[in-house]
Amino acid sequence: MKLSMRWFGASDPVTLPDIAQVPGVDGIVSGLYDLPAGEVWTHESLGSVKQQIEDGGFRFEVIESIPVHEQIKLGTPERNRYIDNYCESLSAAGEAGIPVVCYNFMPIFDWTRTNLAEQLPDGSTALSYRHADVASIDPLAGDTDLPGWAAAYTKEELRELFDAYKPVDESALWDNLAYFLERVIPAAESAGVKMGIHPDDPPWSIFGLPRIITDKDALQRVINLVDSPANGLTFCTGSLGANPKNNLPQMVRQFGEQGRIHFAHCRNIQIKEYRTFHESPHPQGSLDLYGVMKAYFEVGFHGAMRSDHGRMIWNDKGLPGYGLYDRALGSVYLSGLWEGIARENGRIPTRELAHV
Ligand code: DNO
Repeated sequence: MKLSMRWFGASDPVTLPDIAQVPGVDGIVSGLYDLPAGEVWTHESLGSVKQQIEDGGFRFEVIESIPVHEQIKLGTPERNRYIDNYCESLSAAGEAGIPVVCYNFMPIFDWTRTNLAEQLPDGSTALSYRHADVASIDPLAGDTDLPGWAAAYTKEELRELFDAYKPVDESALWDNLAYFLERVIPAAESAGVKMGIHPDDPPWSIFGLPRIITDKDALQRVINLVDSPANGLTFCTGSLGANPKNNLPQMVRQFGEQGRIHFAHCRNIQIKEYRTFHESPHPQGSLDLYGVMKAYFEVGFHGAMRSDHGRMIWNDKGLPGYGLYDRALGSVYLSGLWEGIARENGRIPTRELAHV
């Protein structure tokens, strides 16, 4: 397991020297966050981020994410141009020596929360989701705030996208994912890059849009779409765990044994009621992170893992979910669990990567 943290580049209030003080973190997960979806990522632009990461003493472990253009998810004729661009970006990632690329296949919205700063009893704040509130938000109204997404599209763009998705049901979205993977996985193979699909967050339909990457059967179906080691998963406990029917340790075993988990997001959530949860400290919540880490250990997981989101504590600064302090606590909790499990199994973990 290679402990990593996400860094949003030079504009991130959390700096690489900050991350360097988090024990055990050797890897950085990053990307080109100023480019619109669909653009080609060049070796030069990736090389510059990579250089900053390496100058900070880290390895660039994972690109999170190269966004998939909506035309690809919609399955329109224009998708071919964007798929070609995607393949070029994968080849640039390979050329830059970045081994894993994360992506998602969620229509229009990526992760969705209804409150970006819910006050918890201990005085911290956390991202939270209440399905009843989603029903009262009309993303097309423009006057209602959709936390995290309000500024991502103009009202007109959103309306066009919602219209375009009308004929796209779950089955069409699966077809469009298959079409995409059949073309990009061979490109990933030749680039020496592994792809990891991120599950839908939350793992159910929102605003009437289809969401398909929601449970064990869906993840297995993705893997079966194109049988290649380059076609794998970003296993996100917080996303999948929002549905209590998802048995996370069992899923880690199933997909880890197939060698298809290429990247791990490990965070906790507190489920309050049906489809209502807030993000919680890593050691406290509804999810069995010990069981998850044990499963990772048992399947011999060697990929990058990050503590994923944290609460905002101690007047921290950062993008929503991405302050320094709680993610650092989470990282130390995860590496502590890992060390305990390794020692119980007669192994003293060595760091798999020294600072470069
Ligand atoms: C949220 C992240 C997601 C993730 C994408 C991957 O914090 O986990 O935005 O990066 O879904 O494509």
